[in-house]
Amino acid sequence: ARIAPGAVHVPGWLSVDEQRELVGACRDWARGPVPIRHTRLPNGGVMSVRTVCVGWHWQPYRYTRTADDVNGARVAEFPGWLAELGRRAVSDAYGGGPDGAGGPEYGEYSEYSPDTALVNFYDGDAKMGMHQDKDERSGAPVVSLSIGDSCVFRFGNTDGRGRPYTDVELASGDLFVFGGPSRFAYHGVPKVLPGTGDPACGMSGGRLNITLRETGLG
Ligand code: MD5
Ligand code: FE
Repeated sequence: ARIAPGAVHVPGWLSVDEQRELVGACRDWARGPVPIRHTRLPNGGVMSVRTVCVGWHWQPYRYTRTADDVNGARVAEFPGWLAELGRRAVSDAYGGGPDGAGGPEYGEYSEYSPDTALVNFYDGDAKMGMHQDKDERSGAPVVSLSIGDSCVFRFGNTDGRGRPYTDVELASGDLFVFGGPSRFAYHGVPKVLPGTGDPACGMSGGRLNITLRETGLG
């Protein structure tokens, strides 16, 4: 369903098998070369989600090749199959059906070439406050994949953290694509709904979110 121009939610997009494979890949990345960790913010705060990055390492508020804020290692290489999954996601969200945006209105999805993935793990208490994703030097869409427990996802506006916003429940297997005018909207995750995930998807608790992005960096 189209939540706003360029913001398309596709429930149940990933099969159970695809979800299990993605969880397996994320478990490998979580071990290293840069271990998953709670990101420290420059203001002294610590994020409640745990994050591991692929391709480029995000540290607030920039991308680097090496994780200078963790162990100095170079992050895992961004795999070709993940870029291919991203192209299929953008194509399915924007290309098809009465619920999609109805065409490549926000860039040719055949040219979508994400080069970084941020993998966020939410335990039962983790949240993400309202923010914009603006550290990328590209207006290409962000692809978001959710696995495990459902959450309340808050989709806001480009003017500020406050209302108006739309709350959407994201469940295991859901795809969300944010492009065009929605690319720089404020958004957050006010809560996870513990016990809602199906263990067959590979998560025994908590929520996993994988976002694919183009950094715009060479
Ligand atoms: C999550 N992650 O569920 C979300 C999914 C993050 C983050 O917010 O920064 O790691 S990505 C949601 C997103 C990305 C870009 C634009 C918009 C939403 N949006 O315009 O609403 O862990
Ligand atoms: Fe974000």
